[in-house]
Amino acid sequence: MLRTEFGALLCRGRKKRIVTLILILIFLINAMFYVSFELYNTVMRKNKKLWYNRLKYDKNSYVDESGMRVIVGHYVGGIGGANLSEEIMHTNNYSPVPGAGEGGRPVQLSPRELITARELYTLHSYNILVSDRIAINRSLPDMRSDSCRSVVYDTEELPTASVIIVFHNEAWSTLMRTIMSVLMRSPQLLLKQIILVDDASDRRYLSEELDNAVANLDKVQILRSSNRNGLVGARLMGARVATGDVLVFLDAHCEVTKGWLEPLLDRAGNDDVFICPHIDLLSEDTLAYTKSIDAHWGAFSWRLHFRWLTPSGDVMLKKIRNPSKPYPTPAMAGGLFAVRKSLFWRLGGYDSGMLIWGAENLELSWRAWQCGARVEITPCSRVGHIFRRHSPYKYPGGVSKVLNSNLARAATVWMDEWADFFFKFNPPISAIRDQQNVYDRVELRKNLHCKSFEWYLENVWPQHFFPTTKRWFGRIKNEKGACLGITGGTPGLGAPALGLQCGTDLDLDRLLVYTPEGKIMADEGLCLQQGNGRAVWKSCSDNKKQIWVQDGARLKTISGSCLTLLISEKNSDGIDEALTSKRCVEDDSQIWHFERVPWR
Ligand code: LR7
Ligand code: MN
Repeated sequence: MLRTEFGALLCRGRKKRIVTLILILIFLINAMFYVSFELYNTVMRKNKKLWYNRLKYDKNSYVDESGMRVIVGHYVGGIGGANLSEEIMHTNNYSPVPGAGEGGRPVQLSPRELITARELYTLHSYNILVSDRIAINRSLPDMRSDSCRSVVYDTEELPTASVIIVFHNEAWSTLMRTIMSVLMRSPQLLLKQIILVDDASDRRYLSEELDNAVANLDKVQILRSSNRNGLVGARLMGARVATGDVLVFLDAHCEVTKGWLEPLLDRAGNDDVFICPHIDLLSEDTLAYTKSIDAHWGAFSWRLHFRWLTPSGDVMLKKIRNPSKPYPTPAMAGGLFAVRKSLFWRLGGYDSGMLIWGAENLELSWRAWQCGARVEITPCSRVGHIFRRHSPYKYPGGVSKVLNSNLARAATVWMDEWADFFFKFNPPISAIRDQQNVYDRVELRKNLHCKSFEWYLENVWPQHFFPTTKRWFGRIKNEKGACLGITGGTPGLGAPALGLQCGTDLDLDRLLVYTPEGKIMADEGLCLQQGNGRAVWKSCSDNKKQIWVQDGARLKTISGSCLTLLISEKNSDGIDEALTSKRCVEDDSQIWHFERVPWR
């Protein structure tokens, strides 16, 4: 039956047959196009890394998985990118969605919104779409530990606070949320004022619109600078008009939590101390409030980059015994701290020669410690801060010029012989050393009878990894040719140690400190440690596996095995080959030469 019908169709004349053939052809061509288009799309999707994967916390971020050691990436200036229209740049798009971000919860966007959010990232280096969706008075949980909650403060006895928030082109919603969180969570009696300092912002929404918003708020005032002073100049401007007993500085993208102010004022009122809150994380993507690890304090690398590190064993022990007590830190992050106004000025305020951003936190920390005050962190005051990967704003004169001259100033005034170490290995900064007029700051140091940098290292940060007169400094080179060292950038924790090209005398990544107790220390506070079958770079600690005793030309572990470069047949110099400790034998792969390099 079917057969006869088909036969009939075929026989219905030539014209019809041609039309049918053409139709089939068109269908086939279409189908082919469709299939290849889908195929192309699938391949492209696979190849294209989703942009927001980049934004997840990676090894440069604040909390690392091991909870042991934390690195905050150093700024290298704005990311540039998308050209945003004037209208987008200058408009405040705050429109809260009920419930969004309440309780510090993350705000998730649809894939389509994420694309818009990415384009807007260049504005602030955080997710402005999310920020604009969260109410400026959102709720946050009480982030304090039980032991902190049980501390009782006599509010009547505490000094009053002037909160100083400086900003340059900050987002309206983020800035307002900072202000609102302070107003909502500070005891009336203790909050004297909030001083906003606008560091020459040019975004339109930060002028009249901000004035109007602030006019409705009790205790909040705005100072405007017509010149871009940088954060030091702006903070000084705020500090000059402050009327409270204690100055409390905050960045313009923070949110304070319940009970944040009392522990700061309590400590600042009672001692010569710059007291910092425990800084938690506000996600740059979702603005989720996340607790950051407890065990950290601030310090810095050989290149003077600020770093969060694990505190010394005795500080950790005291922390465990008394979890609500403030503990010392060699350096502060810089943005969030409280200090008695009188002490702030007695110790010289800030170095007003420091431009835009950077190094003022180290300068202030060294000055505090060396001149008889202290720097501490109180675990009971918890403040969230948006950590950004890039600086969103312009650095007039160029990023490196600004950063380098700030670093040069800080090092010249406070670091003594270690300034020579810093300059020796950073030629571009050394080149501008003499251009810094730091006469006033050196005078200040003299007048305040401040202690030496050596005293600071020995007493405030005895676990430091800088060279000293008692420590050997130089290159450790295997008989086969490869050198010990760390690999460029921010070295990963627990990265296997490898034999490396030896580099020049100026190559900090191949230079090591060898301590009298046998630790081999690299920049970033990394120590060579015997791991499971491999030697690795780990954060320096009391671990006995970090001890390498020199025995002639050998480096021996506590258990007596020898540091060995594992050389394969074809790779005779050992470059890129792994290291481990093995039974000592007669072999060049266990012979190490110590090539001293003067460190200053
Ligand atoms: O020219 C400028 N004018 C300003 O008013 C440049 C910046 N600013 C403002 C800016 O709007 C912000 O409110 O100054 C504040 C700090 O600038 P950020 O947020 O770009 O700095 P940061 O948080 O990336 O960097 C940390 O180190 C800086 C070194 O100069 C400052 O000390 C910051 O205050 C400091 N922030 C913190 O300590 C928060 C914790 C993060 C860490 C680590
Ligand atoms: Mn900041």
